[in-house]
Amino acid sequence: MCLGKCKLLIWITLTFSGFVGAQDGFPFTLPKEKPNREMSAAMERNYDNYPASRPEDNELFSLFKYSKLKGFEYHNNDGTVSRRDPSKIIYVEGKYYVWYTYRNTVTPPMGAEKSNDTVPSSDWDLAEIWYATSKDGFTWEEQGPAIKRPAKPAVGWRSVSTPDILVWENKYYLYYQGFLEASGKRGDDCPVTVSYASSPDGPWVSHNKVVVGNGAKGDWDQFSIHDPYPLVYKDKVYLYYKSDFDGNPKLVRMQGLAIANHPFGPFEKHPLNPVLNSGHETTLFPFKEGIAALVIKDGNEHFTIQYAPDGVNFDIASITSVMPIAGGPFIADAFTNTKEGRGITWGLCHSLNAGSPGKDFAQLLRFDCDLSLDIDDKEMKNHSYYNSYGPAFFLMHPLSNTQKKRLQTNQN
Ligand code: AAL
Repeated sequence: MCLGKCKLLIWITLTFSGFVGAQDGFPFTLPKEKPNREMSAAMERNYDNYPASRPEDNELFSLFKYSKLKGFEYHNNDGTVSRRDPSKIIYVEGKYYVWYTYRNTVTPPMGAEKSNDTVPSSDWDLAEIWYATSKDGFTWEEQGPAIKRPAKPAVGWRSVSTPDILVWENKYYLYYQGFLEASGKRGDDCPVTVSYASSPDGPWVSHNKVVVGNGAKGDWDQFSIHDPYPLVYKDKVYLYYKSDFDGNPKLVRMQGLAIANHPFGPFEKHPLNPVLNSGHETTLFPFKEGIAALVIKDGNEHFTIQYAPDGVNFDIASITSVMPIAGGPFIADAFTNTKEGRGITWGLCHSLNAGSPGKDFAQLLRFDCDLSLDIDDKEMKNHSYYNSYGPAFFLMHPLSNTQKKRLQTNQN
């Protein structure tokens, strides 16, 4: 009798003291589904937080591959011409269309102090919005300006940049940043405006109003509304955007959402903004019943691909690397108000530091990936590029002199 009670007492103590009852070792073949066993927090997370137990089976995990584009020249890389921040890509009557920030200035960017009416402060100062078409997404034919800078004091008189496209009831809408002073005077400050056309080839008519305005004084988005990125979702225009804020010790970059019933607005900013706590330029796409996001280079959750089943509350779906900067994907269902988003496989992005120091400019590249329910490209599901990095890659990131001094002090 006592032995039975003793065993029960020991079992109760061990079980409720956190000690795991005896169980077989975790299985050699990784279970696809969550196994019915006591697991560590990491293993619970591996099954609860991600769409699949391993990257190879995760529809929202992908590596990214890059290709040079034909059809764009850059003044022998002297920094006076730059192309960057490409829009989403649309396909109209057998051609792909893309819009982007085009800068063609007498000098490379010289900073706010040295800037003037012809000398740009930044890579996107004194810019226009140009566009190009393509049959295959690799060779492009530059068509020229879509949106030029309007006369002062209209919104965008200093620079128009970072466009994105919306197709709504057979009309085309280009949203873009409209600078009212050189970027960098106070900060990278601007609101967002829009122009519209009946054809992707224009002519574009300016709405000549701010449609997504800066936030209230003291709000996170009081100074900058960047990277306007419209999708059609739940019968409305869901316009995602980025803002730069704080600034101590570095700018914080997060992303917000503004929603409207019509392309001209009024846009209501979501009360839960910011809706993404990391990232930089906005790149999102309809996926299943929700919205997925490429969350790149800034913040706690940088280099992740995230998913919001409601388009608002995002969670990490995968962690990846070498993500496209300012990705503008081709999204077949960007404007179809779909509830079954199929995902993306390619788009354009930009690469910074394309010129030598002091001759800085950005150039457009193509990226390919497998974030699509319609393909299964196993090469895109390798875990990372690390095996391809030789010593030269790692040695591109040396200790600074300050760090060397700290090490010498500590070691003496
Ligand atoms: C880009 C975008 C916005 C910023 C600048 C040009 O990467 O975030 O467009 O204003 O940098």
